[in-house]
Amino acid sequence: MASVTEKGVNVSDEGITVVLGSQWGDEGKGKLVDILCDSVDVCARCQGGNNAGHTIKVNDKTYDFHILPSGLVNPKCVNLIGTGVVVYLPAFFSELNGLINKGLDCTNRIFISDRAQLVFDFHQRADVLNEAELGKQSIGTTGKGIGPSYSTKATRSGIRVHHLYHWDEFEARYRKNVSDLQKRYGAFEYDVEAELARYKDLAEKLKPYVVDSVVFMHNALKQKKRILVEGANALMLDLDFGTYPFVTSSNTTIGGVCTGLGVPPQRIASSIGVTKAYTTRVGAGPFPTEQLNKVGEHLQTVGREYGVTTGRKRRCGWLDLVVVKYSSMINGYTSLNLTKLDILDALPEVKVAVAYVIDGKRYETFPADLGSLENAEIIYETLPGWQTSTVGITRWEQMPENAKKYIQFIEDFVGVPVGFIGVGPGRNEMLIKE
Ligand code: 2SA
Ligand code: GDP
Ligand code: MG
Repeated sequence: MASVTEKGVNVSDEGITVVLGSQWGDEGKGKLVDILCDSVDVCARCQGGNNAGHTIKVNDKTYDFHILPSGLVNPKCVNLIGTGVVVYLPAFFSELNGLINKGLDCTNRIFISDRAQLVFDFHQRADVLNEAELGKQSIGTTGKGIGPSYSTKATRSGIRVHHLYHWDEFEARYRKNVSDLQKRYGAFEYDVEAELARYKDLAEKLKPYVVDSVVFMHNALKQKKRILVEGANALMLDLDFGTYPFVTSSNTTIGGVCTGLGVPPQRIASSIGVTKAYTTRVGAGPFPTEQLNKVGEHLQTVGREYGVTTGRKRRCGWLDLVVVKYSSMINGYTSLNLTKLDILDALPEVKVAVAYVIDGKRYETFPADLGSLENAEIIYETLPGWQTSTVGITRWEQMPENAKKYIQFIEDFVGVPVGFIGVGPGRNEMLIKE
């Protein structure tokens, strides 16, 4: 379990600490991961791909992570891209070079599972063509080929990292994938020979980073290394428990940690749910507390809510505690990190959704059938705002009384303590509550 020391936060060596998004993503997971990585030996990604966008602000430098784990910012932390991740190799190298150019020494600090699936340009092509085909029903994907890549994994025609080192099999699988997709989407232009030549080079370049991640994680656990898992995307985008079909294609929930890294569940010691003090969503799909009004505009502008990967404007609304409670039922949070509290500072009142009424029945948990949400009445609790700045507050006693009440309301409703409170984007702008 992560505990607070005089120096900051201490991550336990008694098991794995997991950081997960509890809403629709972009809660500020990267920032918490960065803070915790100060006392972590290994930071691992278990799912998703370069659809993720985690921003970390350290003094005057900003780092945007997509495929690489955010633990790379901390020079002592070794990083792993696990088996459950889908990896677009050109992005892996360009992101790594970007970090090195910003002055980070990444030597011997980033490894990739030999069982991880690869994302290719043909997956990205299929992603875009599929979205176009869906028209008004499109998901609003990032276009990074995530869905098509997890699809080929599930149909057993995917290509994994180890295939790069058995060229005949790699080539046969590659050609078959392209021809299958061209049958499905029409004969789109694709230079297979040039791509194969490109991957021959990439395979050589990748060699020093490839590991058997099962052995890697097992040894790290045996040696009592402090291990942090950085979740990407978030619970409501989970393939099984999210707002299906408006979801991503991986398990973004706690189960994805075990399947994506090959670690036993009893080795997970704590699960921290990162929860934005309001709600945002990027892409299509239901969003019960969305505010298509001045409040939504305020949150979007003050919160600078733009996608880190695509630059899209994020949709904004009030905090939905039905979502956070549902998410806690699945992920078993041991604590919450409430983020971006400072974005609510100017508001005279703040609202939180506490139930939905559907066909006259009150629900405190999220329904499976999205159609049932269309006529749902959203029940809000209105709390007084604090209308004073919380930016940079580091002690609970300094927190405005109404902000304290807001936080306590969340703790009581979800039944999980708030351990960390984000009051600004910077590394130091985090109140650690004991
Ligand atoms: P995909 O590309 O197949 O995973 O898209 C499926 C849905 O998942 C959503 N999704 C995300 N939602 C929030 N943040 C994400 N990362 C970026 C960020 C997003 C961006 O940090 O800002 O830059 O637009 C992310 N990645 C996927 C996506 O919007 C679809 O609803
Ligand atoms: P992630 O995908 O969950 O890692 O979140 P993103 O990085 O996509 O989006 C969160 C954004 O909010 C980033 O720009 C962060 O720098 C910023 N941020 C994180 N925590 C806070 C906070 O407490 N206050 C403010 N103002 N910004 C924050
Ligand atoms: Mg993000």
